Amino acid sequence: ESAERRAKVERMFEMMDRFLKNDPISLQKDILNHVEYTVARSRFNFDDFEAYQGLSHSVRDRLIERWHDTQLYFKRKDPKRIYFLSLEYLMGRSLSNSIINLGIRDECAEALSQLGFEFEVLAEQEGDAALGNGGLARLSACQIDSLATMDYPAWGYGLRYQYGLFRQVILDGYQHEQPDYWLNFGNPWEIERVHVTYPVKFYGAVEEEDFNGVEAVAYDNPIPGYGTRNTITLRLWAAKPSDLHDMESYNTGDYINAVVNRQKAETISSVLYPDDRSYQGKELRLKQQYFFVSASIQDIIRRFKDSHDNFDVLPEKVALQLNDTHPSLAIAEVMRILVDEENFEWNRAWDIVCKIFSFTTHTVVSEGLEKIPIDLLGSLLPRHLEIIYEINFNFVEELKKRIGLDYDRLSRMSIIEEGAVKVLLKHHDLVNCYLLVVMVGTFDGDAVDFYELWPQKFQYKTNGVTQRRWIVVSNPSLCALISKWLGTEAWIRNVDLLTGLREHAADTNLQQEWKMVRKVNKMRLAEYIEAMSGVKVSLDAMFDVQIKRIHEYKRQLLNILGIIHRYDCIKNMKESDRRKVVPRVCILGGKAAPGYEAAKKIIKLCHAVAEKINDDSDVGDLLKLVFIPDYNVSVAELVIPGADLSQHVSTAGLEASGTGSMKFLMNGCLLLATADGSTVEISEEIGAENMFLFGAKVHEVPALHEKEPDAKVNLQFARVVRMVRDGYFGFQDYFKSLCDEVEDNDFYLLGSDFGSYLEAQAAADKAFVDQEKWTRMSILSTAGSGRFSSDRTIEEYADKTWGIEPCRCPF
Ligand code: PLP
Ligand code: GFP
Repeated sequence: ESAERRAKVERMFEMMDRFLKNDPISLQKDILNHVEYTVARSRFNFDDFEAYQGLSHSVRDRLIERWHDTQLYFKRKDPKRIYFLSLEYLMGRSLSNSIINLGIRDECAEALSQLGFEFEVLAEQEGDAALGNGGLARLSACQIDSLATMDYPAWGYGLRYQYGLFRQVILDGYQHEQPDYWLNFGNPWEIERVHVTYPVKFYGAVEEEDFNGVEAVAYDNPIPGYGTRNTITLRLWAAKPSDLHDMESYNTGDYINAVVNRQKAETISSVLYPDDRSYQGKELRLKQQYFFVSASIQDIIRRFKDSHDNFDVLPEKVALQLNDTHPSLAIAEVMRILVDEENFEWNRAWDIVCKIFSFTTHTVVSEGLEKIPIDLLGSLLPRHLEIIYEINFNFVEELKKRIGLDYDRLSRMSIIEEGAVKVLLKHHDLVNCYLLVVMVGTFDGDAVDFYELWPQKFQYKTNGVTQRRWIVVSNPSLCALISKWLGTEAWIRNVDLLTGLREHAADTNLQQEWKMVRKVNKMRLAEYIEAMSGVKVSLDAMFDVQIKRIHEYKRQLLNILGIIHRYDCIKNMKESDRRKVVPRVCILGGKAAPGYEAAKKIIKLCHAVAEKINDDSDVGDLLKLVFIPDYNVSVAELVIPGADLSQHVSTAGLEASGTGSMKFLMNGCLLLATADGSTVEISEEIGAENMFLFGAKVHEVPALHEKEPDAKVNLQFARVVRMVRDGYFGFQDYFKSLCDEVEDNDFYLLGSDFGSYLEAQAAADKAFVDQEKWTRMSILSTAGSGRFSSDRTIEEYADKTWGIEPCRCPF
């Protein structure tokens, strides 16, 4: 770096004057300017949505300033960078999060109120960016927030799907899917980089007219840190036809077809695959993966080459994190570039690849592991297939030296699986075979083989969530209360300070204020429930929530059967006994993958049961059941602060981690849970006595699977299943398969856990009656949630996995 250039940059950093001002008057001027000139509405006549647009553009301007400075600073310092590759991000809304991280929440609110608008109302105008399915995708979003806040030189890469996760609409209790065209009204949070484009080539040497000429165009989303000026980049790629595309057709005069063909290129990034756990054989899915990988790797290598001409230093400057196996073609892609384009000898290239990549595995459910048919890979990416064969050949040779000719194990561990019908590439073995592997939960069968041979390559990391979005943004009154009692806001960056609440947990003043905050949040949730479903709920009832993707292993069915049991008990009680019942509002929400029949039936059952219960005057306020449709990040932000109890009741051994649990915990909601994934660690942190734990432990599960169905029967369970089977809630034929599954096979062990589930529910009722005890437990939950911040997770990654240091923009 020349002294002259350095001096120039320094001078630039001193020009602090150019920053936009953040006082309410300056903000107002900017908002009105954007309304008039960007949104093109008269500043004398604009509505809430247009005010939201004006405000968002004003906030975006402030983000851009910081973002430019951060990028320039990173360029100048040239630290080792972390590139986070994920096919999914569940970002939710950006406005509130941005102004909190920028530290201009109050100024914006005041500016708006002087203009006659209310900040909360405008924030509601924004739609969710739902470019992901569930936990894995929301984790990426939390980690990006922490990477920015902790000043790490990080880039997130992803795909800019035109259609995000489908919208869930409920008609007559059945789920229907509708497209989510989230970009309909524009997206102020992204910056289109028309000049940052890369060609992506499919089909090797073979000429194919449809997709051969695709270009990836970058859309940058600035991600601000909290309490720092650092603002990092989430770069999402969109597919566009390249200018050279199909010149032949133009030249031969087939103009209309040539234009139509061009449009096909855009389909690559048009839609997010809903999580149906069976991507196998889907050509478009493979195209998306490669499109994403190719563009990201070209961009990363271009940036590296801007300041380095020797690839041997790549591992000192670049770390690449694969979020699950979805982007694992990146390994073959980097090999291809090093060997074919940079003329590296194979072993030297492979050595570099092994040093720069690491990957995180998020699932223990084996159908979740992706496999690609070899013929598909061979036709779409022939050179990559050759490279993968070579990687596998070398790997199997090395394996033979370690374990001899144990063919069973060799074939289990081989990257290429030869089945009776198909030959498949096993994504997970491609990444397992050499890279550093991060597990967020227990090991699956496949990884164990690898772990036994290379334990040093495996790391364990507890997931985490960001307290900025999940307390500061979504629960502002709790945020203020915590800061008041801790005497500082420092916990927002240093969440371990929350332990300071422990010493006040028994203080009656804190307890009173804590209860008041919780009540106000419950009120907000109750209003939402009433507006959405017409059901009026009592604020004195315990709000019992289970919101997450609908899946048999997450056992929403256990919850619904438990509700049926509660209903049945109330119905059969004497009037005098009913007075002792603790009133409950049971709240469920979540999407079922469109092709997942059992999950869709569970949603319908929930509605059928709700209809019966909510209309029953014998029951009244003692029990209500509501299903909140279209669960997404914004719904979670509303529901979590209003929950008294939340359920995380997966069959032990099947939830790798779980992060919803952490968000409820931070918000002082008590957990009713099996000992599975994150709930085990949560109980270590806050003490099992502050939760309601139940059910079989992981080590007990195999023996339970061995038992005959009859030997597992719990009488209460048999009774509630019979009620469903006999048509007590209608739709007898439709629910038959659900009943058959839990009675004949019961793979997810609902029957054997039912008894202890009911006991845990009874313990929760008992604790709720003693509000002082409940509030203390609630305070202790928040106080013990520090370990579950994504700041902690990211620090561990930086230190133990990526070897990177913070790089803080100096003003
Ligand atoms: N989906 C959304 C919208 C979320 O906010 C979260 C986490 O809070 C999840 C899914 C994951 O939830 P869980 O870990 O409970 O499955
Ligand atoms: C997956 C796992 C969860 C885990 C998250 C994040 O979530 O147990 O908490 O990844 O690591 F199943 P889904 O994407 O499957 O919801």
